[in-house]
Amino acid sequence: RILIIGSNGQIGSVLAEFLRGIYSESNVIGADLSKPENVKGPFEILDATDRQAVFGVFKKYKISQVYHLAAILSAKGEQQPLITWQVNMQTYFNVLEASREYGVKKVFYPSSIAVFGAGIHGEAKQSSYLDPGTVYGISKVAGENWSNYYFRKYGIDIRSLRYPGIIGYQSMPGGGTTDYAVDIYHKAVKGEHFECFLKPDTTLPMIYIADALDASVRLMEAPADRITIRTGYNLAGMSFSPDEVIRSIRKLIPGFEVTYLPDFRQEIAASWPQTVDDSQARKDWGWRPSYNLEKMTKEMILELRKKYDLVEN
Ligand code: VAH
Repeated sequence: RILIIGSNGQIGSVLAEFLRGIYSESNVIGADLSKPENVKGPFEILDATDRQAVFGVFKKYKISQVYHLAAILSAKGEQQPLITWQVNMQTYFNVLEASREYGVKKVFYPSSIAVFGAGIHGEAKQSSYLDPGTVYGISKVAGENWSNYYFRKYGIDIRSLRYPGIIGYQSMPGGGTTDYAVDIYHKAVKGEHFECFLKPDTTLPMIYIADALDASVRLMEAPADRITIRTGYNLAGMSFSPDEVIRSIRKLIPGFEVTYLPDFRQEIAASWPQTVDDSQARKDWGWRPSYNLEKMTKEMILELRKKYDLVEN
């Protein structure tokens, strides 16, 4: 059975649905601080910073895989540095220790392009120097190293992806720096004006939710002997700037209005690489993205029009 810690989150909520489709509802257990109304399948109300509570959930179910998707993201994390460190690390330690105690076979740890810092200009390599500028990024570098440690010391098969900014229509993001790229589609579809908190030429690595889900399951299903990276695999879908995504939206929604009001998140974004070299993931377990900006924009607008019930019948 698969446990998803943080199953209410931007990724967790969509991943839970995706995994239920593959492994059936009864085999996927959601866990988060509150129970959503329409949840399908088993769900546990869980504060993952509480070690005993985490152990209790692992004891209750026969868990074979855990996806640890609980964390405070980059922008929100900068408002409360030490709480962010505490939450991001304590939750993961609880998952690692419970996995060790209850013989969990595989653990998925989401890392991020936030592990890279201002020292990289242009493309981040798999082996690029990590000098994260945010507490979130520091916690992700630490989490990658703890993953590698528990793999080597206890043999737990932990696998990790350095996610770029994830864009999807199914869930609202919370507290990320790349989240402008989700909000922009909602505003465009609703015919509203968009205020962008990044400068127009701030290029960031991004990935469409369908590709992120495909990469996650493909990594977790790969034979263990194919995995050569036990910190975090670089993963790339596409890279674009606010100006580029706005141009792609305007092809379908011509009158879309935007003003740029860069705030503190500009500094975070500027410290991240513009592109990511994911050739190791391609080589080891056959990663290939299937969405580019144009294809993503078409799908985002189509799906959000359905969501807001704006489709011309
Ligand atoms: C954030 N969406 O902005 C997350 C992610 C790569 C960015 O870590 O913090």
